[in-house]
Amino acid sequence: MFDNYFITGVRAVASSSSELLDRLFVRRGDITRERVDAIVNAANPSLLGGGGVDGAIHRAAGPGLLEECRRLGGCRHGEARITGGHKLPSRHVIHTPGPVYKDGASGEHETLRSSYRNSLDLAMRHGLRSIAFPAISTGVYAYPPEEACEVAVKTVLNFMAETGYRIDVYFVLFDDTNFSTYSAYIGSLREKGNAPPADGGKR
Ligand code: AR6
Repeated sequence: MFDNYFITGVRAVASSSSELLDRLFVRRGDITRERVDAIVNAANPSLLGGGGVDGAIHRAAGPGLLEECRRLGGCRHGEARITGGHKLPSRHVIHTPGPVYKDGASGEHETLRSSYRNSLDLAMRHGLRSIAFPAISTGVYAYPPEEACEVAVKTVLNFMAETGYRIDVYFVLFDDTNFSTYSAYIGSLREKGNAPPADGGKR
């Protein structure tokens, strides 16, 4: 397979696009059942639970997770925090509040990218080998699924290309729209044999 060059600030990193794409997996289902090093929670800034995937994760993890989250003192949109997995099959939970979608011109893209990058950065610093992401912000926070998918996949690929860190990344989609969007988008990248451009997911 040929190489792609990702220009990242001052340095260029050569990576085989197929090698990176081989690290991505698309699954349909409930992320709380994933047996991985970390599942990612689409949280809110309080980190004290909520609806959607956040509620499902707290229910499955049990009260120990809430207790640990209370000690974290919250988290800004786009940032990330790590806890134990408590009663979940995953060893850790990485909590990140994604952006609330307004009009697409209020920094939503940058904040969503930060949520993925900061989650991966924590995973890298903890030496994790596998991580499962839900479609952050595409529920209550109303981010359009196709745009969110592109940001998620490009950001993950570029993070691996830039840092040299390798991790198995599971995109675990709960609904039909997100599942077919991710399947089609990653499928199209594989067909092209090509990874996305070097702009970290900017459109
Ligand atoms: N496994 C995987 N994905 C899920 C699951 C699950 N068990 N349950 C829902 N999803 P949302 P957001 C999908 O609303 O948009 C919470 O109240 C869902 O289909 O959970 O980032 C927080 O506390 C959707 O595609 O998160 C915040 O207040 C995706 O997860 C707010 O919602 C994200 O939907 C965060 O909103």
